[in-house]
Amino acid sequence: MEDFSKWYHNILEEAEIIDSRYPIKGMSVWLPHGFKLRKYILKELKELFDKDHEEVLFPLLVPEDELAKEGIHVKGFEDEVYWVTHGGQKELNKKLAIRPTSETAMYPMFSLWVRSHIDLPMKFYQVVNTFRYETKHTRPLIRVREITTFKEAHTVHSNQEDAAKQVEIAIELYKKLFDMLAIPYLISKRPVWDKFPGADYTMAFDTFFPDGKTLQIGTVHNLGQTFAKTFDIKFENNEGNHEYAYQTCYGLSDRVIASVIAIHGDEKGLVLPPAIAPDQVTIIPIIFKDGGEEVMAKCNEIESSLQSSGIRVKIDDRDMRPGKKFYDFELSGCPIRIELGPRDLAENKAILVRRDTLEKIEINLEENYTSKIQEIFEEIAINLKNKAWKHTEENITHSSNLDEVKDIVANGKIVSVDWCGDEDCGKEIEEITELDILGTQAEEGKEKKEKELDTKEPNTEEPDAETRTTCINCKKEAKYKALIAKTY
Ligand code: P5A
Ligand code: ZN
Repeated sequence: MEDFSKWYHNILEEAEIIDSRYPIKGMSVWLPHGFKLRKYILKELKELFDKDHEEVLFPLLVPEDELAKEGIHVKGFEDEVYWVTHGGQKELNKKLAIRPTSETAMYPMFSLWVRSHIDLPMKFYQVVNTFRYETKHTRPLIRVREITTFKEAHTVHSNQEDAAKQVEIAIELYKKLFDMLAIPYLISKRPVWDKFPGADYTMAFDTFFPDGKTLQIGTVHNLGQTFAKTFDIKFENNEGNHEYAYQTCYGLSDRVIASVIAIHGDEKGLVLPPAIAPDQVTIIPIIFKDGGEEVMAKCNEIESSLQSSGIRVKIDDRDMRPGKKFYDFELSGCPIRIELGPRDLAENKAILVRRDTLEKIEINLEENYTSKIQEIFEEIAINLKNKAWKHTEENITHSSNLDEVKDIVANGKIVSVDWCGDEDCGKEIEEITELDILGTQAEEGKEKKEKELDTKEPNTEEPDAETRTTCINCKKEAKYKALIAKTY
């Protein structure tokens, strides 16, 4: 894609996703088509989460003293918080923070709710807007000051193992969601200097954008007992003793929607996975002078029969050339269009066009075309997923020479390197390359053990010690595979 940024801004406008002319920087208006896309993505997310999380809704405002309680957390957010200082003309005694995220809104309440180990685990989520006064360059849906679609989950556990397990469960949930959206992801453990403020550790999902940059599209944090200690979240254990609880939280944002748009779209417009497309099928009647009524009648019949199978379908019966309708169909990302003219009708067939490949398929209207369409939906979903993953995987390169890392990334790639894991060394790598270490891809020791096992295999070649186990920067022993990329 020539100029991704231009393409991206253009498509948001042309496909009527959002209007970013709202007169506050970093805040936009959801337009009807975009709002539907958002709605169907949320529907999938809620279905996933409702299985073992309870949906709640907390207030937008947080009292200053609650926000200030968790020192590291508040430090991480202090430059990004919007404040409510007045009620009408009157200055408030206690300033109110507009949530940048909801830990400090929720956890004082958790302290009231958590009593006994029998209450645990607790798993909540909410979908709300949050506000962050971002100082980096804002971009619609990617880096916004009002996150309109903040999906945050918060869990409380009675022991460390369960909290760690919950991190894995959350990762699996997010994988399912991203798989459904055909968005490829790289999962890594963020380096300590880049973890969520107040967390023990942060696991992150990054996706690869067409411009060669990566975008953090989701994070899962193990909070340990830090917040429980600050907000006094205690439970009575089996022995009748009081213990601080263990917590996790994880979140997604409008970036999920941005990724669907950016990763699948092409020069003609949006390309959407059928599950979340606002319109899944568009029927376009091809009407000449005569035979219009019969064609329309058949289009209506197809519409009702698809609708009765739960397919979202619309007839584009606007009084204009079919060419313009095809153009709009391609722009909108609708997965399938059906063209039906008098000649097709006479032969009891119709032409179906897939948005992802623009392939034309003849369908027999006497046969069960609904199930045929469902099959094509599946194929589209698989095709989008394979294409996107292929693109991502093709763009990850291993390197053992720090001097070349910058150039490789400048050519639009992600680099995987061996790294010792030391903070100083990591920061030096970031400085030298002017890039970010996304994170490490294996738990401490695990990767090493695997390597050791590898080398013990009788028939494998002796691995090159230099490239396999030496840190790319300091040449000490490498414990991790780290990913280096240009990030948003
Ligand atoms: C987890 C949920 C949290 O806020 N508290 C509750 C935790 N984590 S986070 O990493 O800070 O944010 C979660 C995800 O939100 C996205 N994100 C943003 N998206 C758009 N614009 C922003 N300004 C923005 N800031 C964060 C990221 O995808 C992040 O992973
Ligand atoms: Zn090192």
